Amino acid sequence: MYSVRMRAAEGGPHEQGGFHISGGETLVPKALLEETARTLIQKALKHSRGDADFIQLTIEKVAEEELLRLAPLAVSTVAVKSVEEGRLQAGEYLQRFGVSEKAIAIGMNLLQSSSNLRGAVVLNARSGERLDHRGMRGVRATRMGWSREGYVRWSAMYPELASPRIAEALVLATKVAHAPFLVAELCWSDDPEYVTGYVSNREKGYVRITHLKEKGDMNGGRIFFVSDDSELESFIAYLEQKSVLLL
Ligand code: WAQ
Ligand code: MG
Ligand code: MG
Ligand code: MG
Repeated sequence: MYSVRMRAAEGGPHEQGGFHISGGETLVPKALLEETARTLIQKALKHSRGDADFIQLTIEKVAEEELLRLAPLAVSTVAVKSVEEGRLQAGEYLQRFGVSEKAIAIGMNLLQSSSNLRGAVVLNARSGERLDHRGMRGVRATRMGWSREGYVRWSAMYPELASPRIAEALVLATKVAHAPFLVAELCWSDDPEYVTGYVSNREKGYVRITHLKEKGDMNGGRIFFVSDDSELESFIAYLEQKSVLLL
């Protein structure tokens, strides 16, 4: 298998101040490499956040025996009528998952004021303290994807969910939910037209919430809430290096 990842920015590379447009990662067999590269380049070029002038594509071989195979998290959807109701619901779920009110407030404030975040922010689930020191780069989960059989089976069972965006987010949330020290994840997109987000963890699965921001808003991102006893280095090493294939 090969890990393929893309990041795109406008106004130069991210590290030189470019505005984040799009990112993506997947794990595919050799036979699908070229098709996958084309899809990721199209994703970068046809993006609602802007006109990318920097696109980086990275391809790395992954040893078959290093793959961790996981079943996708169970998906549920909570329909809400407004952003206020959506964020209230997200907060209630996160509290049930073990995140403190204070950490939830800090996480939501970060997402609603971040328009150029490329990865996730890691917060202590009790104190809300930010644990990674990566600024707008954040921590990116990589080396993950659907097995072909897994995707065929899942999309036949849940045809109403089978969009590339949801399938991609479910891979990420499933990998993240199995990370050591992970308590819960909160996500909404930074794409202006996409307002559905989710909260997730290993026990309760992937809970979609239909409105977590207003249309037109370019703020968004991901928060990984972790436990008090977290060893940050092994948490990040799992996210960046462990290869995960969904079954
Ligand atoms: N690792 C960590 N953080 C990431 C990654 C990654 N691999 N990819 C994206 N992010 C962060 C980054 O800050 C992005 O700006 C932010 O998440 C949003 O990414 O209906 O489309 O790809 O069930 O815009 C979720 C709901 C959609 C789907 C999420 O996010 C549904 C989405 P986007
Ligand atoms: Mg993106
Ligand atoms: Mg994405
Ligand atoms: Mg985006």
